Amino acid sequence: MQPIEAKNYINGVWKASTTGKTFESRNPANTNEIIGTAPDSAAADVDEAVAAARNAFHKWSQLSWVTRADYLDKFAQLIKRDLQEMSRLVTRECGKPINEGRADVVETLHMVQFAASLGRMPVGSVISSEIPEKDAYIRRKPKGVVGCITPWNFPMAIPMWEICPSLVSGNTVILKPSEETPLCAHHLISLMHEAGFPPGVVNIVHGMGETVGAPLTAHPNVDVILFTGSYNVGKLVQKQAANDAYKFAATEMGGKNAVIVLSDADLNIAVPAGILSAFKTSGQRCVTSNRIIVDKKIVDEYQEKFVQMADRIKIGNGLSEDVFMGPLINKEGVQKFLFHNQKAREEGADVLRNGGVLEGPEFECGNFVSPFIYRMDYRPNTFCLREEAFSPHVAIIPCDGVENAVEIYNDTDYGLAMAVCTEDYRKWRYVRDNAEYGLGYVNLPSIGAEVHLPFGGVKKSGNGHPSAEGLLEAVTHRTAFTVNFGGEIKMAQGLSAKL
Ligand code: UN1
Repeated sequence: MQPIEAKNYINGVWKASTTGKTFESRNPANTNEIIGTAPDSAAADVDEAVAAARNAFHKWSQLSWVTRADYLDKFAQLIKRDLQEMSRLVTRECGKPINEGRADVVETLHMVQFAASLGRMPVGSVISSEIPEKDAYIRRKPKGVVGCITPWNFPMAIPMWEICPSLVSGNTVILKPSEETPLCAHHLISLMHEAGFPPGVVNIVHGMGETVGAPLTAHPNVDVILFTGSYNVGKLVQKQAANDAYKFAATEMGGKNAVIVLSDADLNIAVPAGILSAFKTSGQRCVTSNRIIVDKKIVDEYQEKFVQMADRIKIGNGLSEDVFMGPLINKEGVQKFLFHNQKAREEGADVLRNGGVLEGPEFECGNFVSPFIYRMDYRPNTFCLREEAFSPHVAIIPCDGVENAVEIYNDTDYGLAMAVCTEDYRKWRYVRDNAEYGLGYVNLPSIGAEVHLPFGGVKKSGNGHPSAEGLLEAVTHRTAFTVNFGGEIKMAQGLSAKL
């Protein structure tokens, strides 16, 4: 396949970076395969994109929500047309098996459809005033220019979680996609170009975090930063945004999620729930569970079935329909996996499956690893039970009843996704009310959120401004607007209007 040459897209025009430099994107399943190249941009490109977005803002924000939604509807039709091609591109560029590549594109489509539907939904409210002659409204106004910094693991869906609600509510956008998956982002923006969004409404600047992400975050003409990625980078984004007191940053960060399996759980659900949570996307979802907390009464049986099922996982190039686990994204991802495995051994793991780097002709050109599975008794402050491995690294941790399960679950600085398997409604209610999370599931894996629900976490996982359904709060101001229909001024709170 011919490598794709991505360009920046600024004010409706495709252009090279002012640096003249480009970088390559390679297939993590076969690092000899170059998917394409993208501009290695700099602050000057960001300046240009921000100026274009600022310039386009007034006219775009003056259109009705319905008109803006029409552009999204056109975009949705194009995604349907390209769905198969886009799915393959996701798999080739980030390594996810094709079934997951397709799910990423379907989630993208759902997000665009959801945002388009917002165009005809009520926004804001009419409120009674204390004074009968007054009408009071709460109206939503777009904040202005929104910068989106997005990760590689959902290279199409996550950019759209952030871009689509921003656009339908009247903001203009600059996307800085992950440097691991520039071609997926390029395809999306090409479709938006084809859908006919006016120049400057949506822009893309490719490049690295330090040279594009940082100047975008620091730019005085950017009103909102939407970030999805690691905690360490999210913290930098928050600090940078705080320099301009008006700028708002929504940060979606990591997770150290868990599946809790209580003594009465149906193992026909709890075992696959654990497998899907730990190993889908090779453990590289922010909602991946690195921990399966299992009641001691059933832990031996659970462990046996879990390991048996894990042994059936087919690893390989995700373009084959029967592959369950593709490669890790890059060499750093592999190093992180090996580091966490080593820490677990040092911290006393009883290793059940000693996952590591896969060798042999089928695997030699890719970042392939096999699952690392261990059993470990809970001790507070254990690194491998508290820190995100972002890889197929999973601990089975025995617990003693539901209260102990929640205590173990909460012993991490993160709080993103939690799943509990039980047939007892009192127990799942206890977990629902006492565990710290943003996404909760019963008798399901900890993965698989849908776009019309808010997506986000608590603690080190996020600052309470979820994306997807929850994003509107982050990209709009709620303004109070009061109109007097009387022939004189009457004040609220009994305040006199007399001189
Ligand atoms: C992520 O984990 O990085 O809930 C995003 C899910 C997907 C999105 C995950 N809908 O698994």
